[in-house]
Amino acid sequence: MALVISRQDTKIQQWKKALKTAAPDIEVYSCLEDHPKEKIKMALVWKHRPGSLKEYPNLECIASSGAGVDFIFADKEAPKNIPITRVVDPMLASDMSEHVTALIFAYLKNLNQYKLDQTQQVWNPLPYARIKDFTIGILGLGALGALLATNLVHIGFQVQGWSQSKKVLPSVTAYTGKTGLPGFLSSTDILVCLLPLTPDTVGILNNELFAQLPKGAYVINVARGGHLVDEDLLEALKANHLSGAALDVFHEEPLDREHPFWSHSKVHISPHCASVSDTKSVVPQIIENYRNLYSGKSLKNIVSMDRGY
Ligand code: NDP
Ligand code: OXD
Repeated sequence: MALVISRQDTKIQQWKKALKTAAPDIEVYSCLEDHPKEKIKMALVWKHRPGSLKEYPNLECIASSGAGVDFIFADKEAPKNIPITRVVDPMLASDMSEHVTALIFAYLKNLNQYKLDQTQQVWNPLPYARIKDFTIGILGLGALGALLATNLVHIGFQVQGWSQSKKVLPSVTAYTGKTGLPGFLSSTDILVCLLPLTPDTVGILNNELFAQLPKGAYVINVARGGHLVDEDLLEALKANHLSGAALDVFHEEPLDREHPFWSHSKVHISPHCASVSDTKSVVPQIIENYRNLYSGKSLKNIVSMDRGY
């Protein structure tokens, strides 16, 4: 029995070292080295080469090394009848919360505008907003959204959230399902998307949704590029219906050099870095699941095949 790490970035050795250090007894391979394919029971994946997982005839689990699993569902050749697990990790959640909070304060205090002004040597003090001025609405109150909501409440923001099933979080106004969406949107000044990318949520950040936000609303997408209809965002910004957007995720990553977002004065871009799985923090749950697989116990953090997250 063995584990293969399958990804196309430069982090394979880092993950292999972390796994070997924490569990020297586990046979761990990189997908780039020669490895016994029939021995592989678990694939630890992050944007693996589509089609590559069918090379493992005895695969019993596909483990995402991130929170999202959309790239696994998008691989039409990945085995369909085995569990998919994902990362649920306090550090991933607190990193996301810190990143989004930084974006919110940069917006409140015009920091992005001042950075632009600096490049032109423009001295132009602007009126700034305060914590009490804005309601933050979070699409998705899961592992990441719930901690963000709680932390923003502690800071003093009015916070509301939207999810599939009803959530109870202290001082967070909770909205649920399709019928709850209009009420949620109409009272949201800063919208944060922390939904998983599924057939139900693809393209959800579109003209129809933006039109339901108050004029001047700000949009933060830290979930997946596929949630956003890029043209609709550009249109809503041009019409001054939205005052700006902060985007960490894109349809194509890295973002195409010709994409209009790069040079848009109202769009703040970061390179899919809001919250990155920390190997030290995440490896224990991967090892636990590997051992559970070995001993026939149930796995942690299994993704629902029906819901797609
Ligand atoms: P979870 O699965 O824990 O939470 C998802 C939330 O979205 C849940 O509250 C769920 O509702 C809600 N939801 C899902 N579908 C719908 C729907 N159709 N209508 C209403 N609500 C819905 O995910 P995480 O919080 O762990 O992560 C969220 C996403 O963040 C990941 O899938 C990933 O794409 C992204 N991410 C981005 C990172 C970055 O660096 N930019 C880093 C990490 C993650 P319910 O609770 O009722 O099921
Ligand atoms: C994740 C991510 O899903 O990094 O964990 O986007």
